[in-house]
Amino acid sequence: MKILFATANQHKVDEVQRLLGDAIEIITPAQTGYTDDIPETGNTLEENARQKARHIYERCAQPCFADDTGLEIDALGGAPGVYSARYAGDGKDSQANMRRVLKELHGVSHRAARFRCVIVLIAASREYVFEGRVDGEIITEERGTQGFGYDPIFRPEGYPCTFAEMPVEEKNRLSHRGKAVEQLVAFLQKAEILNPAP
Ligand code: ITT
Repeated sequence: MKILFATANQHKVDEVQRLLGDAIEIITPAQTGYTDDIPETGNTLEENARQKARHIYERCAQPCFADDTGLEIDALGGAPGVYSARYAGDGKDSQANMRRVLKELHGVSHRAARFRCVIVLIAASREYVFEGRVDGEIITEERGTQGFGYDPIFRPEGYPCTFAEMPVEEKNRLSHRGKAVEQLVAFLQKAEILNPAP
């Protein structure tokens, strides 16, 4: 069973492939020969996930999903949110993004934040939406080398360490993406979309 993941982010592919197990194999747009940027110009995570999934579905015509993720920080009015990838500029530079967040939160004691992940699946021209979130806080310095993006500065609620200090299996158990993918998997198993009955 194969499914296209409309992403250019290999870290996401690695996390999601672990969650899907051996029964479902992810193919990336790059593996089908698509190497252009996938547009994401929406104003919400759902709009972006839909746009990315549609863009690839229209070109490849096979079951496809996309993930759009945002880090929402209360003290910054929900920023960077849907602009998380380019918070410090078009370079999508995670180090620069984290530096900007830490600078903006300098001296701020209320540091509550959450990751939200929206997945849109398109199969047989129908669209399905799944969402996961995890609450936590932004710590005052980077810690850990696992994971990607904002993981070194995000500590999930109830845990002493950041996502970047956890093995990927543990992050997947509690993360925004882990929760969204759990629903995706349950749906795929039930709906038999990828493997219709004869
Ligand atoms: P695609 O759109 O190609 O899937 P992207 O990296 O642009 O990849 P997003 O727009 O969803 O993906 O990402 C928003 C930003 O949030 C980006 O800077 C990511 O590095 C970061 N991010 C996404 N998921 C994350 C996670 O699980 N942990 C930490 N940071 C994450």
